[in-house]
Amino acid sequence: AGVAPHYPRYRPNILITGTPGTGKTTTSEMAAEATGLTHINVGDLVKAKSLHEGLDTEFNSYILDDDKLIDEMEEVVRPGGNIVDFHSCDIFPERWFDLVIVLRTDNGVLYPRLEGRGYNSKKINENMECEIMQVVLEEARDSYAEEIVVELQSNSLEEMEENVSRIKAWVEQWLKDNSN
Ligand code: DAT
Repeated sequence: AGVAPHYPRYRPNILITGTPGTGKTTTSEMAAEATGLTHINVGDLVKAKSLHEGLDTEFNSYILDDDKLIDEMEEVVRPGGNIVDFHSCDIFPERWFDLVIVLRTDNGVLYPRLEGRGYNSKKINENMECEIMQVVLEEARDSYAEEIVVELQSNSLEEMEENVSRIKAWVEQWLKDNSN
């Protein structure tokens, strides 16, 4: 993927990442509605197009085929205008994104959300540890320019609405700055 030239984008691409349960999908759907950008739920795409190497039975999750996934997404992402929703962020080419949002949730709020999804205790514990250790935030800071990585709290509906408003304002500013 590294050899493709940089094409101009007429709308921005935003990555919304974070530990499972922090609100990526809900926030992405609302932000897509508010901005007119297209929501790409990468987890659903992986399942629908079988971009995986089978199921990891221990965690009941798919083993991703990174190369297939990047190939599948490249054409859609190139012209811009996407909100990409995924729990991991270091698999994507750096040049894809204009803004990387890392959603964060407090332990006491995240735990019951994960329980509510019917995850087994191994999967709950793994995700709790991921959030406590700031794994996704560190990954985002290692993978993208510091100034495009933004950490946002996602504990309540109020915070989620605030986050959506911020994303909307950011997109409007980007469109102004890039229209000529
Ligand atoms: P993710 O896509 O990160 O796994 P989600 O959007 O599916 O998370 O949300 C998981 C559940 O938690 C879902 O029932 C909605 C709820 N939720 C997420 N973010 C929230 C927030 N900021 N306030 C209240 N509920 C939230």
